[in-house]
Amino acid sequence: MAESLPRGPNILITGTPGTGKTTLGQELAVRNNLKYINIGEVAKENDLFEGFDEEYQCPLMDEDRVIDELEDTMVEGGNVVDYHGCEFFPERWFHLVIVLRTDNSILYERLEKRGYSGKKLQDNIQCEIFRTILDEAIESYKENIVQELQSNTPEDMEENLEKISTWLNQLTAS
Ligand code: DAT
Repeated sequence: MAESLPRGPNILITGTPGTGKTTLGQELAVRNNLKYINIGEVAKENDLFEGFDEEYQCPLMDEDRVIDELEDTMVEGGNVVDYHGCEFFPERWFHLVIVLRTDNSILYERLEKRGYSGKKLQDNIQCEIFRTILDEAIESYKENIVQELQSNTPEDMEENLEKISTWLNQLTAS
């Protein structure tokens, strides 16, 4: 089957858990009349899991079935996708890949507040220190569509919303 290209812009918001993907993604969708899609929720709602991760004691997402589930919506375009990873999506889906970054001490507090502790907390902080998701994004997409944005304060979020909206307008105009 031929792979279809999206008919409108799609944005991926990625980054370590706690960097603010959901907060930013939902607001971005509201302001720009886009559809907000949380990959974790899609997997849960459609029961798209395969096996169990013993290390983290959580079900493993079936990435291929998640892609099949979303293909038509993504080809339609006009989506903001929120996920803490980016390499398994088809590259053709996205016109803009935003990688949110947060200072370690701020991220630590956010994740503790969320109830993370021990290995889970440490692993996520390390993921941010080693800029794992940024490198994953740069390896998976053309560098000129990957944008790294700081997400430490509400002011950062407001600035990020404005920047992304501007980029989005440029995409729809071209
Ligand atoms: P994620 O979806 O990446 O896991 P989130 O949107 O749930 O992150 O945000 C985690 C917490 O941090 C939540 O309490 C909201 C807060 N937060 C997000 N972005 C922020 C920002 N730019 N400034 C201050 N707090 C922020």
